[in-house]
Amino acid sequence: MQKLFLIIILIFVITSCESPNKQLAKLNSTIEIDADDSKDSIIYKAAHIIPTVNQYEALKNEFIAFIHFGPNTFTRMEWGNGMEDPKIFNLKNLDTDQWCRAMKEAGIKMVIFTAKHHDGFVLWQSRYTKQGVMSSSFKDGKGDVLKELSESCQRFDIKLAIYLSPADLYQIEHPEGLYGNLSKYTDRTIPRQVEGRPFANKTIFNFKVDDYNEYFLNQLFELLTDYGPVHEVWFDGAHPKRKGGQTYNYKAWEELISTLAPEAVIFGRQDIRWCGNESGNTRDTEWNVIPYIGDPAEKESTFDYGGDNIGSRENLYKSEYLHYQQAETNTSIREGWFYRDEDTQKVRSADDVFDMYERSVGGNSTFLLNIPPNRDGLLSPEDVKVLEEVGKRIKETYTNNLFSKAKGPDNVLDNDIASFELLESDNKEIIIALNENITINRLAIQEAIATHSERVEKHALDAWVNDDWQEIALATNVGYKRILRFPEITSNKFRIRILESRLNPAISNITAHYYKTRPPQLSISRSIEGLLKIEPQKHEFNWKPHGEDIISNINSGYEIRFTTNGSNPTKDSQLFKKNILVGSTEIKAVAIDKDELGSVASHTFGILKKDWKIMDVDSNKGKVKLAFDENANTYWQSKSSKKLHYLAIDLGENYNLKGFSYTPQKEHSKGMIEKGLIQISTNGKNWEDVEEFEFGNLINDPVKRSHYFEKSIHTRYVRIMSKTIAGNNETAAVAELDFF
Ligand code: FUL
Repeated sequence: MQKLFLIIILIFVITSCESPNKQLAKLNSTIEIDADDSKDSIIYKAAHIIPTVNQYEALKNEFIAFIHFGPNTFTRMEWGNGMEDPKIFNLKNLDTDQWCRAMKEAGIKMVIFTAKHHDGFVLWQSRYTKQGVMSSSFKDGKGDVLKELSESCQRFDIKLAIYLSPADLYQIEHPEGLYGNLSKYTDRTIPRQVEGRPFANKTIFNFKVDDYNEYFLNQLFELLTDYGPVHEVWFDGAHPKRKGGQTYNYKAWEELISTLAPEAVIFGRQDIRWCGNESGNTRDTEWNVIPYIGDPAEKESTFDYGGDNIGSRENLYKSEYLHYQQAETNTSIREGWFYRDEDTQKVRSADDVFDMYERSVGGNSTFLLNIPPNRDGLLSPEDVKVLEEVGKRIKETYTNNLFSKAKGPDNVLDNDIASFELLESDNKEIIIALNENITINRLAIQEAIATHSERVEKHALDAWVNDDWQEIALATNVGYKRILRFPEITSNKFRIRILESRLNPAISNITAHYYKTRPPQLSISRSIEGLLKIEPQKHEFNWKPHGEDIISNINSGYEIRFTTNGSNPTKDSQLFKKNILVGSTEIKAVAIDKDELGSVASHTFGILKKDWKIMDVDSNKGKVKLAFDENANTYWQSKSSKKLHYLAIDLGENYNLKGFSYTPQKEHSKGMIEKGLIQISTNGKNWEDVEEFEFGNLINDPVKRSHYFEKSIHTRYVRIMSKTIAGNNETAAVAELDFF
């Protein structure tokens, strides 16, 4: 009797602390908030939102690829206009095995292919349009890019996914186009049979839709039945143009997709959400349990993506539905979604891509990286190199779990995400111990989201150092996966503390890793006062940069050593610190990371420019200081004129000058001083010729050039005069002048 009483009490205690409204919520991917829900019961419900089976499988892909390919690859446009002649798609070669090989090297698990972008051109042999590969010269109109890709995907064991743009400029612009043609909604059978092109899949759908929706459904039918299993269907929300109030019959699209591709998740509807930017930026706190106003299954448009912490408690309290919808962090490896060229279209560095990988996969989202093939039907060598390097780093770092011999809760150390440790309310910590010290700088934690939702709101990692716990990392939520990054720490005991959570969190996996940091490449510069600056070189990437400090995100612990006497720096050379002043000298510097030396960077500085004054200039006087501001990214440019262009400078005192250097601007090809003359003066009025100079190939190679005088010249006033401008231009430009 007493025992029974105890059991009843126990059940009461468990249910009352687990369930604030004493009603056990069922696990679900969507739960409605009721009018009488309290804040606690809303959080209780949030802690029971789980991904669907398909969503969970999609999360496990972690790193996926986008392929943007089509007429834009040939026109070098980001958006087509729908009026392209299909012959523009002048593809002579195609090697989709090469695409898949490079993706495989990078550890990419799925590829999303732009079967049709906004221009309406189709890259498969569709039965329902002629605006596509069938009207191009590619394999005499018989080529099918999607077919080749799907076969390569099978060979390389990469999942296939489809991007099918709802926006369709061809169908908008063409006189017989179906988009927005105001056709009636009538009963239509999908697929519409086309003579001589039967489908192997005999499924038939009946929908009440208009012409464009029928066209779209027919195409979805082809894509989902003729090319093997499809794992994601990507609906872009972008619309360069709309017409005739065209709407989309998503319900029909979804029914068709879930029937024909039962494993597929849908992007742009309730399964997967956009992260809110195209630059590779990630939120510090990315919840996938998010608040909705209106039923997510009924909503035509998806979530309002803005804001920092979408799934915060405060936002959940204001919602009508709670819904599991994971974020995809999508960006391009190149400047732009489509391939343009090798010279001007920059490619992201391996450092950048690896950093984005860790922030997105390790930040509860999926990393979707676009790699656009070139006009030879290949991924360009530079892109392939980055993919290989990133894959190597991911493998080296994350396949080696330094907790593999550790002791602690088996369920979190067994590398099986199905098993988990449910943490008790009064003991939300996990201790992991080893027989020997290990050195780590990464820790990955996963929650058992498939059974217990995402519950951790704040957590910390401690290491046992000098007989005490030392906190080494602090972060917010976990969800599918959180990768903690921190400076190297050596210890044989670690502790994960859950500081805040929604009910009791279930931790499924904890692994420890070591990322071998690389000494970064350096760049050397100086302020106008002469303050030396040596820092990791910033990779040029001008398209939607995400603003993260990549080098310090993935590296820590390197030091910089330098010399001023022309010798190569070693680990015994002078240590670079702030506040070092330098005059006319050559600096050679190297980054050193645990005895490993990076490549040597060097820079020769001229005399200090802080006392320089402009005496005379042929035009555009207001900008002339930009020619000697120690910043090669800013420049002076003369007005365009047939007359000679010149700059006369008072150096502030007399110098013995051995030569000078000219740094051209790099923004465009105008104003490169190919030939010129150096003059000096004793009074700043009468000028005497000293020497002529000549610099070749400046347009193709606009880098700093130096000219050494036959013998040193002693002067305070110097004038540089242009005689010939490269490319017969009539304007002269100077990014930086140095005298040494
Ligand atoms: C955007 C599109 O407009 C771009 O062209 C690209 O396809 C990107 C992935 O989505 O919304």
